[in-house]
Amino acid sequence: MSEPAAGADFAAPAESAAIRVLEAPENAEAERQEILRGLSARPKRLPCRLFYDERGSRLFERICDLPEYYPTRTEHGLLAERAGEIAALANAGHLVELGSGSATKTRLLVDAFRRLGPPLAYTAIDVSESSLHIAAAALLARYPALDVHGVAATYETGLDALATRATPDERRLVLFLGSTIGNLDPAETSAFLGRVRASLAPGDGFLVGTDLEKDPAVIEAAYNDAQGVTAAFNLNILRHVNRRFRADFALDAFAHVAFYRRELRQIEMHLESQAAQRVTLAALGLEIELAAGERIETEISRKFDLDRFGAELARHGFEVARQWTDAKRWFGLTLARAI
Ligand code: AVJ
Repeated sequence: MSEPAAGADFAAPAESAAIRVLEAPENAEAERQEILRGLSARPKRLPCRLFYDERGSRLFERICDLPEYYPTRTEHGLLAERAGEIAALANAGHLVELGSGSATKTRLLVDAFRRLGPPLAYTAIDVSESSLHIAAAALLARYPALDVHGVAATYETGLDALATRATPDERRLVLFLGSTIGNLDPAETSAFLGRVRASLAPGDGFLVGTDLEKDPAVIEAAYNDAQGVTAAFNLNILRHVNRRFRADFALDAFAHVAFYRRELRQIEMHLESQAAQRVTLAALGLEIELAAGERIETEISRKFDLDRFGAELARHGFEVARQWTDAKRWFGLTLARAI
C-alpha cells in the first residue's frame, strides 16, 4: 500500500523513530476492488488518497505555499495563536496525528504541549511511508527526546492498531488538520467520526481543522492556481495509477477541472478526457473507454459551517470543548472531547 521509499529524498530515520508498516493483504485487495468499481462507475472516479505518492506529496507541499491556497497558512496562523490554549484544554500525553502533515504545523502543537511539562509521545498515521520518515526526521531534529512513532496504514487500520494501549490512563489527542476531513462525503464522514470515537477513551481529545464556507470565487481560485501546481497534482494521480496498476493513461490527454458546487458546499476536482480514448489497467485486468469530454472525479473538498460541524460531532459521542476561527472566518479549528 505504501511506496518503496527512495532513500535519497529524505534524511535517514533516526534510531528512536519507530515506523511500522501495516499492510493488511485484505487492504490491497479492497483497494483493487475500489479502483475497479470506481473506474467502472458513472461518473468514473478515483480515490483521492492516490494523489499522495512521493511526487504527489511534494506537489501538495508546493500547493500549501501558493498565494491562492489560503487554508494552510490560515490554519497555521490559528494554531500559532491558539496552541497554548489547545494544549491546556486537551491536557494530553500522546498526540496521534492522522496524516503526517507538514511538521511545521505539528511543531506548533508539540512546542505548546512540551511547555506544559509532562513527557510527550507523538504518533503519525499515514499511507505514505516516505511522508512518515520526513515528518519523523523533522520532529526528531528539533526534539531529540520526543517519543516518535509512525504507522504506515490507512487511518482506519492505523486507529484500530493503536486501540490497544500500553498506557491505558494516558490521555490522547487525535489531530486531523488541514481540512482533510472535507475529502469525505457525508456518509463517509459519519462512519469516520464513529471510528475515531471508538478508538478513544472518555476525556480524550480530537482536534479538527475545517475549511469554511465563503465566496466561491476565493475557493475556486485556490484549486485553479495560476502556476498550474494543482493541475499537476491532479494529473499526477494518473501517473501513480499507471505505475501501481500497470496502466497506460496518457497524462496529456486529460485536463484539470475544478469547480465549486454550492448545493453540496464542496469544490470538486476532475480530470477531463480531451478525446475519445481507451485505457488499459493490466494489473486489474480492466479496460475502460472514455468519451471526449468525459470526466474522472478525483476529489471532493467540502466546506464547513462550525455550528453544523459541532452538531455532527455531538451525534458521534463528542462534546465541543472550543472552536476558533480567523478574522475573515475562512478556516475553523474545533477541539472536541470524547464523552
Ligand atoms: C489536503 C485534502 C485538504 O482538499 O484542499 C489541495 C488537497 N486538493 N488542492 C484540499 C488539495 C487540491 C487538500 N486536502
